[in-house]
Amino acid sequence: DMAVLIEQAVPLSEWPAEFFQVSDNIQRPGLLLQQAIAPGSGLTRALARGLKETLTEIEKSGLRGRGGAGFSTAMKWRFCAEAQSDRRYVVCNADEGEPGTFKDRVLLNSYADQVFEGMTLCAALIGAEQGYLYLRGEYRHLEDKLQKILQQRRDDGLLGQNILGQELNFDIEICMGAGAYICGEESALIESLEGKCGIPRNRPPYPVTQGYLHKPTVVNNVETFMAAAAIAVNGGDWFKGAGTERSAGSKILSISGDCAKPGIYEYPFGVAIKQILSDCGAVDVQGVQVGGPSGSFISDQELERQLAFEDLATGGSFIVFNNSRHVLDVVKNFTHFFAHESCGFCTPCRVGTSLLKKQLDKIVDGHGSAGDVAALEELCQLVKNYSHCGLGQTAANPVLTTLQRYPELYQRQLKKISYEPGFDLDGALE
Ligand code: L3W
Ligand code: SF4
Repeated sequence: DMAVLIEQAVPLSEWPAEFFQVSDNIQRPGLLLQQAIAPGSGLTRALARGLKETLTEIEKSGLRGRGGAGFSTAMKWRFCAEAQSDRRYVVCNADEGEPGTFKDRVLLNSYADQVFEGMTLCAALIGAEQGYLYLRGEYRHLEDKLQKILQQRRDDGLLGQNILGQELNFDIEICMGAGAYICGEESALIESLEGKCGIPRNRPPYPVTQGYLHKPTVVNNVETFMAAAAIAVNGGDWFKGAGTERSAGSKILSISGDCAKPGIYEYPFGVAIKQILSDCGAVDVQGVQVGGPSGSFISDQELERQLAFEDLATGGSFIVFNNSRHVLDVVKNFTHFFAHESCGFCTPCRVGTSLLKKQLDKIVDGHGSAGDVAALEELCQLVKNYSHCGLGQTAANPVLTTLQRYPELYQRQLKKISYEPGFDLDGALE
């Protein structure tokens, strides 16, 4: 088994093939997952329609970034195209590291050609000649397969010089991450691509004006490029036909936790959490974590709420917890995760997340007194308000949101101290 392979240090190249056969387990395919577009069809349509018109089409589609934050894709591409520079870059963020998120692995396992098509489309629209797929270190098993798909595209005239016989030159290189969660933050990712430590930059300037090698760069999630390629083929109205007013199209979710059918699901935006829970066979639900540790914990009283940027935004993580789970165990797990993944660059996060972990453990393990809860909250505010990047700014969210919503859970863990009447403290000390 895995433990034996690691213990005996068998080189990766000699591991049995079954270890690298990823089960995709796609449930409920929708707009994007039902059928991949044919290789080259997005580019062909874009060239026939006109590049400017295709960007307008993407604008019309309402596509927003699928990494979680939901910035307008057309606007990002336009900003990059309009930035003054001799060179531009396209980067696909495949450093999927959010706990509970695994949809990009599935997309790259089964729809990689369409992702590369989306990147090439972006390159054509913004005028870039080089692209990078920044792949999570733990997804190394996908690398050979992805290289073959890239080679196939070169052989078919869809990458390299004079793509589809046009004055269009673009190629994609795969760059492996090395296991740091912070490199999923776009500016840390860019630093890492440049061969440096993955420390987040100050933003602004955003990558669209100063990204890779300080040149204008588009960084988008795997799913965003995939959707853009489909929009080039099917048009903006097709995409906008699904979803809500401010959240067009569909979202691909990674569903895991206490449910009978975990896997990858695709839903039009606007779907109720209740519906998703029923489809994945979740019973006796205590709550759902939507959007990873920095996202929201939705209790069983809020299951009518919707998946959409106007209500619950998510990069794709959807973790179900049934009534056998203790909320504070989950909070503890997430808090330990952030302390471990803090990149160490700034003190409020490097020291703060470790203190947060210690203080939380003290309380959860039954050694805390009332003052410790107040100190915990104060620490949360400090980490949140003084950290340099999004990791630190959201690391306290699991503690803060549960402190607000379930204060009794913390109170119940406190050390029971009782004073007997007439007890002489001074005398006891002597
Ligand atoms: C030009 C401006 N560009 C913003 C760009 C910016 C970035 C995008 C979003 O991600 C999310 C969070 C979690 N001119 C711009 C501009 N941009 N203003 O738009 O930017 P921003 O700053 O809103 O968000 P962000 O910090 O890039 C935060 C999610 O990421 N998250 C983790 C996700 C993990 C995965 C994974 O493992 N696959 O997705 C953790 O917090 O949902 O919403 O490109 O440059 N004026
Ligand atoms: Fe690094 Fe944390 Fe500071 Fe971000 S907030 S720069 S992850 S130490």
